[in-house]
Amino acid sequence: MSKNFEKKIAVIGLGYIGLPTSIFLANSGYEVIGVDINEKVIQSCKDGKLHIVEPGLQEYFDEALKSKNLSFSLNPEESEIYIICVPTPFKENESNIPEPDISFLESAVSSIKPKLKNNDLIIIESTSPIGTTKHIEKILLKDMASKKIHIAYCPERVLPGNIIEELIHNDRIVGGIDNESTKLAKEFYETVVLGSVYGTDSTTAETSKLVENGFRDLNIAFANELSIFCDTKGINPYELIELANKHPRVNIMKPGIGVGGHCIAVDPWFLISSDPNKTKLSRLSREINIQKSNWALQKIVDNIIDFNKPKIAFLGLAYKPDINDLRESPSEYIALELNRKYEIFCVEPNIDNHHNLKLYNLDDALEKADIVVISVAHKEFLNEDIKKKLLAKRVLDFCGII
Ligand code: SAJ
Repeated sequence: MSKNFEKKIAVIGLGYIGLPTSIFLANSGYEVIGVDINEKVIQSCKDGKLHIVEPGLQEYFDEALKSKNLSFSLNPEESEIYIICVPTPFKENESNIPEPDISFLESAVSSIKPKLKNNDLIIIESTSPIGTTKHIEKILLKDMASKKIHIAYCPERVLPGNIIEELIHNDRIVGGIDNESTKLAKEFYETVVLGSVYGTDSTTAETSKLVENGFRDLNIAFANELSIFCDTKGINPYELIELANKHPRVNIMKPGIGVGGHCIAVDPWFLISSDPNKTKLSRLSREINIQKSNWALQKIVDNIIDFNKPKIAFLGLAYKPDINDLRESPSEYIALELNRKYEIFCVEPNIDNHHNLKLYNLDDALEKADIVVISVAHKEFLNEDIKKKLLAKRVLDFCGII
């Protein structure tokens, strides 16, 4: 695609969100520079190779590189719009409520500060604790009072596994530090997305992201608690949920081996740490979802007690089906725990190797194992041949696929 827009965009942070966003904006006609502090990431981007697995993204990337709208650098260059997509992890503390760590965000802002000109627009997309955009404003305005800089928060809302589609079609929420910032950020997103763009203040925009993922965590907690309850009563939870969901106003989510990923397993803590007394239900949901992984681990241990030297095939390490993302993955946690004591044959078709676990191909793992744990419903595990092979084994299915 040729260049449609005069403004140049710098995207800071080329991870699961920043890289697809850079590609999307370049394919929409903007001149984009993707910036990351990691030399390996910059080199692989320059070589046209993705360092994340996402369906359809490689072809979309090839298109962007062909357009010549997209370049990469270790350092930001002067631009008119800066979009910040760096991670905001959490840190443990004494109160047992993890707290958000915004140091990557602060250093990303420091790295663009020398490049800023009058009327530039900074957009923060990283999931952030409430009040972060105002905090960034203070840092920037400290010795830049002579320049007018616009700042807005616009949470990314894309689902890993369906990123391109959602970048194009999702509605967006933008909240500026003032009305002008909101207006400019809204106008910018309206040039590229097909969904609606809603303007608000920065605090409401920050909170919207946290409650979206909090809502999902809470609903998954209901399903996870229900699955444990069903186990004690001898009820099949998947059948129960399917039947209950026939009610026109009931939509129970799927129980699993726990909740992973960098969003739903993390964002509720941002909300909880900001006011523990007013977020008790969110905290309980987090605890139930964490507990579900420990329950699953115990269930596996109880099921191998009668083997002298049990051999366990463990299918899936990613945090959800058909991606290579292991962040906060409950499956990886359980596999690592089992690996301390037992012989375990891990199968993860979406990664080539793991720093701590030996990976096997599916046939070899099934051949060797006494017991098979289905931890993630990757598409490679869903065919009839595999199901037939599983008939001869003891199987613990935490995904409801057999
Ligand atoms: N899960 C269940 N049962 C379900 C659905 C999910 O146990 O019924 C588990 C998954 O296995 C996984 C975890 O929850 O371990 C999270 O998976 P997910 O697909 O629900 O969500 P994420 O973390 O990949 O992406 C979420 C999305 N948020 C919402 O749907 C509200 C996405 O739109 C956000 O952009 C993303 O978080 C983010 O970056 O915040």
